[in-house]
Amino acid sequence: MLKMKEKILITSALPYANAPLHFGHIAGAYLPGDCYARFERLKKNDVLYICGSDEYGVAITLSADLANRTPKEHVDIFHEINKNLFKKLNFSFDHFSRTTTSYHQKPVQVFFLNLLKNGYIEEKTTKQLFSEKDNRFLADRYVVGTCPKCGYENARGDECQRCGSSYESTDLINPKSKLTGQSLTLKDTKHWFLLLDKFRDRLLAWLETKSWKPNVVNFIKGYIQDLKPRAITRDLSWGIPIPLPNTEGKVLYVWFDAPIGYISATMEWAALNGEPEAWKDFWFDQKTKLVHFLGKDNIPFHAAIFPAMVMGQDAPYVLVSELPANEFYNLEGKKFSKSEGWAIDLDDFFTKYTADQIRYVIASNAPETQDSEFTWKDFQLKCNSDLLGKWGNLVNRVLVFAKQNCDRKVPKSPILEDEDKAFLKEIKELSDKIEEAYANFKLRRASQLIMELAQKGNVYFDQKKPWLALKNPELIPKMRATIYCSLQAIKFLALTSYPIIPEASQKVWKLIGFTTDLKEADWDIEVKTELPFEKELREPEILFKKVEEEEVAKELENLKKLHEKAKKNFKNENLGIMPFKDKISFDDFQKLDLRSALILKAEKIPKSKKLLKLTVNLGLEERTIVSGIAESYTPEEIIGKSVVVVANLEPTTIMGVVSEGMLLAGSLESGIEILTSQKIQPGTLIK
Ligand code: B3M
Ligand code: ZN
Repeated sequence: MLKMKEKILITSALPYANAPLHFGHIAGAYLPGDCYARFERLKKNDVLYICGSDEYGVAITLSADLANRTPKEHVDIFHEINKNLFKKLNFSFDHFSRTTTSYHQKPVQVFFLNLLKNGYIEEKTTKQLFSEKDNRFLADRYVVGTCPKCGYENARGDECQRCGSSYESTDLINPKSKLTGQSLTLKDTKHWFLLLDKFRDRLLAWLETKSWKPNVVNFIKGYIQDLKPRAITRDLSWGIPIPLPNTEGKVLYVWFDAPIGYISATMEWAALNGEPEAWKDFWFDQKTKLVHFLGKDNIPFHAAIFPAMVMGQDAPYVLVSELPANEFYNLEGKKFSKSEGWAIDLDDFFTKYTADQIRYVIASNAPETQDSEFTWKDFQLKCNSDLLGKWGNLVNRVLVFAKQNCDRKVPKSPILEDEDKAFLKEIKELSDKIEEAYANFKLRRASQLIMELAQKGNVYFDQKKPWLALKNPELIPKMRATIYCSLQAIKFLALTSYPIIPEASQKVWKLIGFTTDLKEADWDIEVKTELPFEKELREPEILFKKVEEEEVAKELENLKKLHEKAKKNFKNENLGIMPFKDKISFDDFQKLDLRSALILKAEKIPKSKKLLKLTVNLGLEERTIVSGIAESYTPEEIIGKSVVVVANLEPTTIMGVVSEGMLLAGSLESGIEILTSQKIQPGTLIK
């Protein structure tokens, strides 16, 4: 029976154009998408793989502000950088667009107007944080303040980076502008809300038809139960304008426009191909299989909010069919973080290593069911023992042998023994399993099976000992059968590996005599046909380089250095650094009485976890000071330390003890560190 061609529209989450992507992102939403697209193209399905830069929203304007650029300048830079990285990684997008293209605004506005007309959008006046000084409303990320849940003082406007709770920026205690440190006030402003609760039943019924990963389905069901109206506009000047009169200074929320970016990118692709209506062949055909690749943090928008937006349209857009969501991918045990220097210099990386190497290493350890990580040791191991030791080794030894002993040709009319036939059957079975793994988004499994295939080839070659024929001509027919079957295995290897390591696979495809590109091959045909007799092979060539011990040691060393350097130049606004306070005069400063003080006694205050009662020598007198450092210092270790004290603070009573001053200290991730001095005598004025 002839299989019907499927129409498959594949997307990878649109990366924000505000920072360079790293391998953590690549492992989540991107490499799995590219491998899947390459696989489905080999299966001769009608594939369209779409991606692009996400360029609006507060995440963009804020980082542009901090970098002293206009938002447009900012996104232009990172759009190029990220596009370039995808190129280096050999990505096969059919189109990589951006949300600032001229194709984007109209469909976004049409989406909004349809939802409004159909009763799914409501206008409401709410109170938002306003900066009198800048005469503007500040959206969440522009605000810092005290977390309403845990009291952390430098909490972000949308979620607390200490306790993880999320909230509206208006819930923050003592909200301040992140840019100027000014206090903010509440002011009325008009916004538009998407009435997501109206879609609850439809979404739940639709979800019943999906067989996604159980953790995704369970999570999203709970999420849908809780759906409430959600603001889809912001007081901001960078974004898609609201298509209604009197809305100056307001734009659509970035998560409203971004998923429509998949559609507008398809429109642009169609127009650039000279068939402006061709986008509808994918988006309006209910048989299209729409597959969104994404990181797990993007699930709600792809599995609930965007589908709801689609349900509220008048046009017949398809809903997502498959949602391969991945967990996080770290670097050497910690999150990738450019600002913390926990990163890999990608320019440097690609001068030393290939796209295939990193593609294979990520694929074989993809964060499909749990978080996973890149480590240099693992990189070395996978490159050397898998790519070089199994995959490259099989190709190389067989081709070298064929060159020397079979006229560099596929042996003609070999007589196959039972074990040869069994081997051919086994590699065919393995390739079927690989196919199933790809079709089900299981890259780890596919990688593992590919290496099994390579290893099977190596073991077969070893067991058949074709070299014995060099001394014993009687064994020549047997040798020719071995080489024939080994070449079949190499063909299967190239074909099935192509989605993950396209470059090496393509090379091998040519080495075994094909003149057409592997990407044109038809998986179903190729797994059924054997290499033609006497097909001419090409000169074997080196496919993978060994990753040396010293190289890996050096990479780890570089990582450490980068991290140390970043710690020194640390100025990341996202990690709880408060904006500067208002300027004061020198006279104001002079009013502070800062003194060096020697700690004479220290004891815990009963019933308090945090407080220590200290007796300090201030030169002129001894005083009692209560200090909240008990979680970071024991009484024993603090006695005898010379510290800095604010000596002219009004006394205050804490837990029944009168405290006559304050120790200077700063917060760390893990607690508190007090400022100490080495030589300054107790009582000395600090200025
Ligand atoms: N840019 C979020 C992210 O990069 C967002 C994805 C949009 S997909 C429509 O995590
Ligand atoms: Zn908190």
